[in-house]
Amino acid sequence: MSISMLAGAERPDHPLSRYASTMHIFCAGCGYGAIAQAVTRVYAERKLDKMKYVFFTGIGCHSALPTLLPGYTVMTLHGRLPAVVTGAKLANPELKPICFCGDGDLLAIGTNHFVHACRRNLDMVLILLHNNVYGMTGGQAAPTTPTEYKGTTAPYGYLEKPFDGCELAIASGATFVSRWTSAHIKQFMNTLNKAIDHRGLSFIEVVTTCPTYFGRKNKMPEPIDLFRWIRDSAVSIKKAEGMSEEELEGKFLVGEFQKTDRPDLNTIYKEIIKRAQGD
Ligand SMILES: Cc1ncc(C[n+]2csc(CCOP(=O)(O)OP(=O)(O)O)c2C)c(N)n1
Ligand code: SF4
Ligand SMILES: [Mg+2]
Repeated sequence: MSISMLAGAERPDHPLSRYASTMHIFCAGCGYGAIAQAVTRVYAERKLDKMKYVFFTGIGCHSALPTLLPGYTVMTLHGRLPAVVTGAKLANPELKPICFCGDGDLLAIGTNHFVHACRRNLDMVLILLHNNVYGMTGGQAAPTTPTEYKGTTAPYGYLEKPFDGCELAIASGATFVSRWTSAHIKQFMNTLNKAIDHRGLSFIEVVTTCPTYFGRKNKMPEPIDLFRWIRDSAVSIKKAEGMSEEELEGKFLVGEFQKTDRPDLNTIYKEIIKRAQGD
């Protein structure tokens, strides 16, 4: 695990100059740039305290997001972000971690950690970056790759059924659950503000573009083709109510699915300490 101090470089000519860095490693058209900018805007608008609102990442292309983000970042291990954040929250309950995981990261090798973080209602914002592939390692199929679509490990089409991250989060006990896309940046920012204010596990899935692997392998040669495919496949919860199963085939829902309140892990832990001390 490495801890990096990646506060942005100075850019006097830019309104986000105090927050935004000038360099990144993302491919042209990667949705991660728009997501980083949205998070930076929310961070800047709210003037968040960087000792409290610490970023955490898993391992993948998304672990390069902090090069564009303000504040401090803990880069964890592939699939183990929830375990590291659990330790950090128990050591310092004042933290409000804002976390980024890949779809390979959180829904394959890290599924068990994800499920138990939801069950414990760990007080964190958990942003799942759903780009349909393992980006960093070369475009292998991920648990989110849609059936019949291609990846480097699925040259004839992926025949398995993909995971629905939001359904899994709800079934596991997450108390705030939503999904947007990198074509719904305003809505994502709005939800991120609510997630930061929510006490408990706030899960936001963001469907985003990997033009280099997912787009190119699936007859969407230009980044804009993939952007349009994502935008046009998204259906709001309200609109979906009036649509048939056939009309919803190949689409995915966006919106806020769940908001409930129940004690988070730190609150429960405090209670255990009280009991152990005989109160
Ligand atoms: C324990 C472990 N297993 C495997 C890897 C190799 N690895 C690094 S990144 C990655 C895939 C990342 O894909 P995803 O989580 O979807 O993130 P993206 O690159 O798409 O942002 C893998 C398998 C690793 N670093 N550590
Ligand atoms: S490989 Fe894909 S996810 Fe990684 S930076 Fe390039 S476009 Fe983005
Ligand atoms: Mg991925």
